[in-house]
Amino acid sequence: MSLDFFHIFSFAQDPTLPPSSSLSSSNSFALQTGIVADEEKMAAVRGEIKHAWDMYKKYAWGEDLLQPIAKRGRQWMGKGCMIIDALDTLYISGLKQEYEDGIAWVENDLDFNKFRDDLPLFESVIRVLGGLLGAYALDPRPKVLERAKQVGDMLFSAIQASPSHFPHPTARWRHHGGSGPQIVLAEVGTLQMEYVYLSAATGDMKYADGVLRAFKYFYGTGRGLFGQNCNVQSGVCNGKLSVGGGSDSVYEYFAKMWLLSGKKVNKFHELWRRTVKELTGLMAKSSPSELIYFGDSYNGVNPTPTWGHLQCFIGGTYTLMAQYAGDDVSRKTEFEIGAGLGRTCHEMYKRSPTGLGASVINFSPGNDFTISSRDYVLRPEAIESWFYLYRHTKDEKYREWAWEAFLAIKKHCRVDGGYAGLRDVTQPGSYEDNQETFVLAETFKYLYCIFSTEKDCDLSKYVFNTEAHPFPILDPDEKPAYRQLYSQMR
Ligand code: DMJ
Repeated sequence: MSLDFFHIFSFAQDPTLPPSSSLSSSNSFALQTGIVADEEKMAAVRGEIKHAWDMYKKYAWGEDLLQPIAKRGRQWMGKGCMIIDALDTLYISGLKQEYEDGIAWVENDLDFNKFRDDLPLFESVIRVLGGLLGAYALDPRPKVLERAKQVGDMLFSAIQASPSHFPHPTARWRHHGGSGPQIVLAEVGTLQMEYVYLSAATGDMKYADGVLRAFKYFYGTGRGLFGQNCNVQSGVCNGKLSVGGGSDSVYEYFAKMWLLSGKKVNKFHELWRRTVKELTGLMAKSSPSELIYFGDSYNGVNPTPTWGHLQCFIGGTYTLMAQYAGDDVSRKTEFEIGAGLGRTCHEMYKRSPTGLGASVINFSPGNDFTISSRDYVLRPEAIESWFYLYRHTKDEKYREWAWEAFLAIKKHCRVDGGYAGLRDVTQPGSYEDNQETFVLAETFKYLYCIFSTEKDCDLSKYVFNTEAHPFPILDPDEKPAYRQLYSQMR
């Protein structure tokens, strides 16, 4: 760590944190090396990636989504979201021709004028901007970066048009503006990795400056959990505290922005440390199986007895970050929370008749949990958390859990026309006629990566955004040009 860097940006080291130089990656919760690939399972997952892709290509090429039962495309944002979101998965899994077909479409046919004017900021940033940047990170083709910049500029209008440090939830890009007076917390805090990387790749710092204003505000509050409903005019958030949908990925980005900065911008780490501290008030344990979870709360204590599939990502974030906690005891405790949450999510799958985890469960004393929302729309979060747990432990049980989930997904969600979610995990055949783009971007990517070696999905070089797109670590000590990226966090 060069003192020079802290000096330039006045990043005072938080006295409650270990000095960056002592952040050991050699403790027992660090990333493991020497992982052996399970080629057979990688090939099996690759085969299903190919099926989902081939059916999209056959029935919906150039459309945003695939309806695998009706065997037709469906529009959402504009054109080709499936292609863009899938590119880096095709690349990582070695589907070369499919990847080249996707790249050719992006280079020659992607036309953002066909996108609607009212673009949802969060979804477009994580999937479209994130998808293009993830592909560019692995295979730097100038035209792909050009496309990323194009859509980045369109969406940035929702940030620039805002009267506060929070963006509008909707980009009205044809009007160079944004709309919507209220925005949820996750939408405010899940743009930072994408736009900071766009700044690094283009050299234009306006993107990083624009998105880090929100993080600077969060940092300045001194808190670590924030209400889910944020007001664009006043720049203040109120409402429930949660790690579920609507809030979730802001906390993921506190942690991952620190990793993206090469662990150099300690204000990001401090945000995550505060989150961890305040989350203890939301933590609860089931009986009889002692499954841990975080409920929702309005006052930071007395959490609701609820948990959902979306929340399962946070076990992965705890696992990634545990090794950097201040002392041995907290490292162990935080790792155990990550592992405990991974186990809770596994039980959601294990106790379901189809082997697929329902979207929401309710805990009740003496009975662990019952299902309260029955759908499984091919979400990735449980597999994502097992991927991080495996990479940090090499404990084969996480690969086994992922394999069981893969078999259940294949058995119950594979249809002739691609992959369909289930409306009810207790009812085989209750198909939801939609192949979401995150099936290819995330669910199959994490399945592939858990069976691969650390070289294929390299967590020492990349940080995955919330849609599983890999961005290279942008360490300001390694490249002086990166120093400007984080200037808003001064
Ligand atoms: C994905 O688009 C992202 O993971 C997002 O953060 C949450 N929802 C979906 C997957 O479930």
